[in-house]
Amino acid sequence: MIRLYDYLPSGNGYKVRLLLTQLQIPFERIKLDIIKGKTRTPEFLGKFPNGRIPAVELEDGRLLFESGAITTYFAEGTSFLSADRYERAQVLQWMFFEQYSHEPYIAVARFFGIHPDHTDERRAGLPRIMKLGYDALDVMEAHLKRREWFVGARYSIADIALYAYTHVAHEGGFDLAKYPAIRGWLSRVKSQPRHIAITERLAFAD
Ligand SMILES: N[C@@H](CCC(=O)N[C@@H](CS)C(=O)NCC(=O)O)C(=O)O
Repeated sequence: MIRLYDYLPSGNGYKVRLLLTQLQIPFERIKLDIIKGKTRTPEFLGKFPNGRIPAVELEDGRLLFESGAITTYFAEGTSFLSADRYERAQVLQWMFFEQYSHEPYIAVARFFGIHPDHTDERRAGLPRIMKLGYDALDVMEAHLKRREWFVGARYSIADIALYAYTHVAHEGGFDLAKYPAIRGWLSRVKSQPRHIAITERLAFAD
């Protein structure tokens, strides 16, 4: 069976467990407490040199890390990733946007919110992080004003990538009140078949 190395509060891990659940692909979930450094053991680093979850071990033993690479792998040939060349590039465009312009701010602010014991030095960077997080939300709002999904006419791994941390952005102190298009899209994502919550226990694992 596919093994997913994961940590329940992680939005990056959630992207993979949400997609696998919606695709009805069974998997074993191996929970690693990142706060206790469980992704930095010699054993884990020997397999995944980046020392981060999510990471997967396929049934034949091949390994993959980075949420975007993993979701692209499993989405191939399904409705979650278009076969059209331009639409595929657009899906990647939004996934790269999420990794460079969204996750480093919205997920990091949430991490500080969940773990308030962070250092003063890190806290000092928070105003900049909040500003850049709101910039990312502005980009999303402008895009979603005119469409239901990030790419084309259907729910894809671009939506999963951006949903993961946007739907919990309030845990980092972001206020979505002035983002009606984002809020409408969040509820469309949530109502997709076989949707699971970020903290939900999984049928296939646990
Ligand atoms: N770009 C990576 C980010 C992965 C990442 O930052 N993982 C965090 C949890 S969200 C982690 O495992 N941190 C543990 C550590 O750095 O030791 C992805 O999208 O998968």
